Amino acid sequence: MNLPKIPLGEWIDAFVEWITVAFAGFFTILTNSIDGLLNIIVDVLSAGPPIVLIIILALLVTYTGRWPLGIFTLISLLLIENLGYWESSIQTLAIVLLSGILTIVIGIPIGIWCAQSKTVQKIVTPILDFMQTMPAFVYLIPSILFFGIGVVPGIIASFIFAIAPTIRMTNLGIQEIPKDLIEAANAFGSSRSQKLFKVQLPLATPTIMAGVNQSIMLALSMVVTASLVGAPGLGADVYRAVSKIDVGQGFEAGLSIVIIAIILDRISQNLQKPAYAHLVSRKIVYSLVTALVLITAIVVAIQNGINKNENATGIGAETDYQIIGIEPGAGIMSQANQALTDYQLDDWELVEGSSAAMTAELSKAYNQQKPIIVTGWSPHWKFSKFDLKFLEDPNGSFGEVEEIHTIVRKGLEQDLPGANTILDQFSWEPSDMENVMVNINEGLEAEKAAEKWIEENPDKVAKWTKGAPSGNGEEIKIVYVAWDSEIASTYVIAKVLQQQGYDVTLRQVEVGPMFAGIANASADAMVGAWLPSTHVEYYETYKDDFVDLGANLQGTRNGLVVPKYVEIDSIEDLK
Ligand code: PBE
Repeated sequence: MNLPKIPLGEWIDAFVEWITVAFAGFFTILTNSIDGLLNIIVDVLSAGPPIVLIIILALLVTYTGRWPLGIFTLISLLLIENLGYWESSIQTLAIVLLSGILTIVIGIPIGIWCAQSKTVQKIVTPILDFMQTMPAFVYLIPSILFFGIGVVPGIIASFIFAIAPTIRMTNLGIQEIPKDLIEAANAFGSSRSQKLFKVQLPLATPTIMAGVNQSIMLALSMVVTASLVGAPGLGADVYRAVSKIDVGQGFEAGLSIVIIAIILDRISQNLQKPAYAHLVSRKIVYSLVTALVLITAIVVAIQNGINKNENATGIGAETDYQIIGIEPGAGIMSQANQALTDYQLDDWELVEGSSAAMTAELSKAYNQQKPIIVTGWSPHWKFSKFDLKFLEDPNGSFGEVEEIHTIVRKGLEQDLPGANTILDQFSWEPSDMENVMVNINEGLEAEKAAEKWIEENPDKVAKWTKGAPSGNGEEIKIVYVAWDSEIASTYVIAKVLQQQGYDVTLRQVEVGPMFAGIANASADAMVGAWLPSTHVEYYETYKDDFVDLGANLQGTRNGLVVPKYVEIDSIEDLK
């Protein structure tokens, strides 16, 4: 049986591409509205000094969930503030609140509709099953294409992932209402809407709230995933910690997430039946909270209106003062942060995400000829695909021209002398690397692109393998980060080693783990250490525990990159 592969992936690609183009206007409106709403929530939450919000939240939790929980809230929020995660927590809280609001606004009506029509229920149920079981990561991919990187694709992906319980429980809650009550309502001649609002919804509220509570918890569980596409907050702190193997930071940020989860869970669980409802009525408390929120929102909006107006033109306004970055642990990200300091670009924000998200964003902006600033490095295929330029860097924040080193674990030379020799002699030119990268970008699988380059460059490969005894199926583990440049070099060297008789395993990891893995000998080699400056932090941390085999490529460059049609030339012009 040799059936051809069904091109499901290609169909989906084509479909998503069509949607991206056909609905571009709609997506822009949606992105701006969600972004706008989120900004309002963040502004309201951070209107006063932290202590004010902490006290309000503690009081609210006390009211809904009794005083011990209130005290817990007070202490744990003070702890978050003390550890320095307050701003991140506000971001996370805002993201979860907005996803929660969207879930309620969209999920409850759908749930009601399901309860009223068997047909709708039959269609919606399998869709919900699908949405809940599809790994949440998958939603991020089209979300980036539709909404760009940043917080919006994260919110949308969280929303899709989280909406199911609200719909299900609303449906269930309404259907569970005893028949005789409905019959009674009918007997009194109530209309459909009277029945819905006066009988069904009030009776179903506890069940519906249980669904909303679950949805909120699911949305919160998405924050780390969402940070992969640039959503800020505690999720990004966790991701950054993983990327740098910073155990302490990871724990602190993780703990903050737990605290927020407990608080949100308790509030949303008890909203319906507050613990102290007998002391102060629900109506009074909730009206008070609503009024407070509204007044703050109005005051903040007026203030923002006053502060704006000026300098609404220029590259900053056009790009929303955002520089599109990559994985938080990448060396170029520390350099970019350094640049923000060196050039005093206080208004600017470096968006964290991934290399893939960055190139997706660049392609999108380029196709629409919109201004964009990204963290960029060469060699990279983007320079052959687009007309780009590096911004001048008179302060040298991004270091000088660099080289890429091959680094192996201690003892590799004794254990696998042949492989060690090949890795040691591995060396090529930026143009070679770019050639492989371009092929991969044009759709060739990384492995095929590597094979192709090897076939076309037998002389170079012969120099690498010269004098190296062949392997005998010994295993060798190579680690790399999914930067386009490292994908190219890693696949090429892996293929060469394989052709020389080694059993090569490739592991894609984050930056920190790449260095740590070699240092603790859980991996054998890597070919992506950018030195002397990009990876200096990691190099210094681990240098006593690995062997540096020297450069495999010379002439790399890091910096801020813009399309040529953008009219600035230097990082200084961003001021
Ligand atoms: N890069 C590509 C990496 C090294 C290779 C420049 C994105 C970094 O900044 O860590």
